[in-house]
Amino acid sequence: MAKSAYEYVKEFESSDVITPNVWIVVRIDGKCFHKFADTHHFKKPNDLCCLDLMNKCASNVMQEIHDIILAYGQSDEYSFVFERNTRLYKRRLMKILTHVCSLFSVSFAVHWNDFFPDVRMKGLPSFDGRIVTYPTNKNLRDYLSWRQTDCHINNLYNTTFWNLVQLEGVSRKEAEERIRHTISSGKHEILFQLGVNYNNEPEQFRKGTLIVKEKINKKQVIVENSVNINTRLCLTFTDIIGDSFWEKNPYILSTD
Ligand SMILES: Nc1nc2c(ncn2[C@@H]2O[C@H](COP(=O)(O)OP(=O)(O)OP(=O)(O)O)[C@@H](O)[C@H]2O)c(=O)[nH]1
Ligand SMILES: [Mg+2]
Repeated sequence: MAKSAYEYVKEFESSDVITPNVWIVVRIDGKCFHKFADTHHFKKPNDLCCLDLMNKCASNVMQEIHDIILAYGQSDEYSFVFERNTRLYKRRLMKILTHVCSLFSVSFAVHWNDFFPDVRMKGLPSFDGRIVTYPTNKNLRDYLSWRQTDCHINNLYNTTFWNLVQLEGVSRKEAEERIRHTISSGKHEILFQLGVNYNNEPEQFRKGTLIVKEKINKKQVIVENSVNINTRLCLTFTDIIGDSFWEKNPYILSTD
């Protein structure tokens, strides 16, 4: 077939093919969610309906894109880890990234009313994203540990801050000053004096959510739809910093 005179413009496209054999991680993050949370009166510091909606969106993404083996989410972000040898979009970065962002954003809007039946959605929720690649298993585990540590630190801070404001009735400014120079144990102590044992806070808030694809036949909370005949999504609030989870699930990091 004859080429049109305009075909040459394709040569202006730059290559964005990701190196073979590295772990590909896509992280999406809610755009201006601080404002979005205020507009929709999300519970502070954690709105379970929003977190569950985020989990639903991540599950949808994993059901649509079979090459994602694991996802970890907290607050308004979700990280998706692809099979190391994925051939999705011939490993073209922009295609992979935009597909995940668009699937997640659309899911959020489509399922909004399932989680917020009495709240009319205002504005257009959207998620930006980035791709980072990691050459070794250690790098990938350190990445996930970093995100879960971020969850720990932010949640302890926010839980202390909002309990001071809500239970003790101090101003936001004073709460900030009371917390500013404390280390982790100091925040636990403030909470304890308010009658809150941080370790009894829901695991979902303290640890974030992990979704893995696993072979059928394990007793965990099951996300409703199977991915295919042999695998399904399992959602847990588990520690991924220590070795225990990885030792129990060696198949996740094995390439074959
Ligand atoms: N009240 C409430 N707020 C939440 C919840 N989850 C996320 N947020 C808000 O979302 C913000 C996420 O942080 P960022 O991603 O740094 O802030 P952002 O406003 O989304 O800004 P950009 O990501 O830069 O667009 C938090 O600071 C909270 O304000 C929740 O469960 N409850
Ligand atoms: Mg955000």
